[in-house]
Amino acid sequence: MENLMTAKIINGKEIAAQVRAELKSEIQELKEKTGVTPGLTVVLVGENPASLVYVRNKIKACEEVGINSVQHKLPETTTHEELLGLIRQLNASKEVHGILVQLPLPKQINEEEILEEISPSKDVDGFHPYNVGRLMIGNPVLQPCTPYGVMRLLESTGVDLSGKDAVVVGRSNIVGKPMAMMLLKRNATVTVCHSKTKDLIERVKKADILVAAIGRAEFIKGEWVKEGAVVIDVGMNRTMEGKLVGDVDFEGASMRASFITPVPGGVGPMTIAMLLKNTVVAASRAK
Ligand code: NAP
Ligand code: L37
Repeated sequence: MENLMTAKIINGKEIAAQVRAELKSEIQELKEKTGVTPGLTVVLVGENPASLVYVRNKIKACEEVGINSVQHKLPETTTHEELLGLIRQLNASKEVHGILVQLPLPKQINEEEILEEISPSKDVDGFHPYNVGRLMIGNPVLQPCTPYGVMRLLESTGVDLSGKDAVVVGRSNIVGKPMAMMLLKRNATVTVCHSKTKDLIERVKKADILVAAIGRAEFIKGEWVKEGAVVIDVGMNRTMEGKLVGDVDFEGASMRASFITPVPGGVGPMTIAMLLKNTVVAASRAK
């Protein structure tokens, strides 16, 4: 008889609220001591429906904690030069401590070049090669929000990562790769899987810590999850019925994992909370 366990649910919504509460008092203190109010500018190009929701949530969260937020909504037809011009203007503004360009960008815009133009000290997404490099050498300043939030969720479980087998499925620059670096820094033994991985199921089955960042609804089956594993589901997929589901079969995985994140209410709210944190870090370091 298999010993089926029921996973504890990692409540991202609640932990994100805790992070925001901590930030709120940090921001008050910063204002009192230095007169500086952290400022975040979010740039949205076009009308990607998911991006519209996320950006709205980000602006709302800024208000709640006392960050000044400005939104630039540019048309789908914005040229590369126009967007570069806006970034240069924001780089030069003393009120702007954080600049976030919401991805994806329309195809006429060279994403890599745009991300490189953002001043590394204002790069609250942590996507500039400078900040990517800092993370790589293990001395990060501004860290990508989603994996940074995942680390906070892992901390909340009390599970010691040192020596554990961590498997990250997905190798994007915004989630999978930085996730691997952060887990490595915590002394996990990290495997990064992707669409060319030969023996994905065998590798997933060995994971003490499993992070799924694939973008395919319920791709990871419950039977692949090791007994007692910690499962973090970064995926955000909308089903044909309009339901939001992760990359992991939540029901099945819950019967084997020790801890698991739900979708929604897991990683998503943490992504936003860590953006606020990065903005406060950037504002505190601003000269
Ligand atoms: P992405 O850039 O599309 O990357 C997906 C990764 O998954 C790629 O590395 C890809 O491999 C891999 N992959 C695709 N199919 C696979 C398969 N059959 N087997 C193994 N690996 C496979 O996506 P992303 O930006 O990292 O996002 C991943 C998911 O997380 C999406 O659902 C996204 O919406 C969600 N997300 C959530 C948050 C949040 O805050 N909750 C934030 C960001 C993203 P290749 O490299 O070989 O193509
Ligand atoms: N920092 N994040 C940053 N920069 C970008 O350029 N694209 C992108 C990015 N991704 C992003 O914003 N992701 C994201 C994903 C989910 C949420 C927020 C941000 C989120 O709030 N998720 C909620 C549900 C939202 C919904 O109902 O659709 C959740 O509970 O998971």
